[in-house]
Parts: sequence; C-alpha cells; structure tokens
Amino acid sequence: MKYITILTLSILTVFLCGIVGLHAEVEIALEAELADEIKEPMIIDEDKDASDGKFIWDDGEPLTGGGGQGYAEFIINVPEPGDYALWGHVIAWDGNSDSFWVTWQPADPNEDPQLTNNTQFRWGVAGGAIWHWDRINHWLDGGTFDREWEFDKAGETVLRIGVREDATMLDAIFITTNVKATAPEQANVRLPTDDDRKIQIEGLAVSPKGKVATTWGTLKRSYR
Ligand SMILES: [Ca+2]
Ligand SMILES: [Ca+2]
Ligand SMILES: [Ca+2]
Repeated sequence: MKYITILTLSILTVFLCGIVGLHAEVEIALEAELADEIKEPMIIDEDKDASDGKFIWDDGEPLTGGGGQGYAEFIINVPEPGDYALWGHVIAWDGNSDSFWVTWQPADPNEDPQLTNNTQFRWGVAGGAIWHWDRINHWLDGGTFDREWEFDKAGETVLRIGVREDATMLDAIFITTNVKATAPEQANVRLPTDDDRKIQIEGLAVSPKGKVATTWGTLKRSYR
C-alpha cells in the first residue's frame, strides 16, 4: 500500500512537472532607457509615471509631423530557441505620434526600414495619452497584425526600435514566448523590477540564475 502511494505520488510529480514544463514561458522585462545604444534624435527623458521615471522618444510636439531618424538598440540573449512576442509600454498621443520601426535580428534581416519604409517592420502603436501596453505588430497596408519572431537557437539577438513618428514614447519592453496572448494580462506582462534592471545592466539576461527565476515565476503562476 505504502509502495503504491509513493508510486502514485511519483507519477503525479512527473506529470505535474510535465505540465509546468510545457507552460514555462520565457519572460524578460527591459527598460527602454537602458538600451545598449540610443542614437539621437531618440533621447532619454523623464516622466514620474514611467517605469523607473524614464522613457525614450524623439521629443516633439504631438499633432505635428517629424521623425524618421534615431533609434534604440538592445542586445538580447534569448535563452532558448522558439517563437517570441514583444510588448511595449507606450504613450501615443495622436495619429502623428503613434508608430515605430522594429527589427529583431537574426529573425529579421539586417534592413533599415527608416530607409526602405518596409511596412513589415512598421509598428502601429495603440493610441493613448497614459502609459499602456501594446503588443508589437506590423501595420501593413492591408491591416495590423501581431508579430512573432522565430529564433532557431539560443544566443545573442539585436532588437532595434527606430523612430518613425516623433513624440511616440516608449517606457519598457516585455519579451515573452507566449505568442498566443493578445491581451497584456494574458501575456503576464510586467514592468521591469530592480532585479530585471540589474540583469539588463550587467548583461546577464541568459544567466542560469535568470532562467531559474523565470521558471519559478511561471511555476508559481501555474498553481494560482
Ligand atoms: Ca501615425
Ligand atoms: Ca509627431
Ligand atoms: Ca522606463
């Protein structure tokens, strides 16, 4: 009887670990202003309502034109192969200040959409004058669709957020392998924590420690 109980528990444990394993999403939170490179006229600015009090933009008046130059670039170590989605914590005042260019190599080619105007890389940012989450999409001429990036191996990737229209504001980025989620709460988005910022600054995004933290966060959620 005792043996059967232990056996049952063992099977149950393996089964639960299997479920948790299947649902363990990679989740990385980045501060926009901690980008590895920020090229003017994209600049860091301050806002008390932004995560850690800072965000990036090509500063300008909403309701005017402007933009098309400058970018922020992030070196991101993806911890495992797979499909990834991106979310941005943004403010987009109006129709003249609601887009960026986004490329994420090597899933995307080494192309500069500020020169090519390729709509595949055009992110139509959801409007709103307070900070909100928007899944990064491509705004094609035929409609706007959520984007996914496929990486066939772990390792270094380069995410570039280029200015398209000035005055569009970016506070933080959330990276997840949950490509199915279409709403921020489904995707479990979060603003960067002190730990996230530390990992971003020290370049430890794929340290075993970082990965364990991700796994445990997901594990806890699975039982909620
Ligand atoms: Ca626009
Ligand atoms: Ca503008
Ligand atoms: Ca921020």
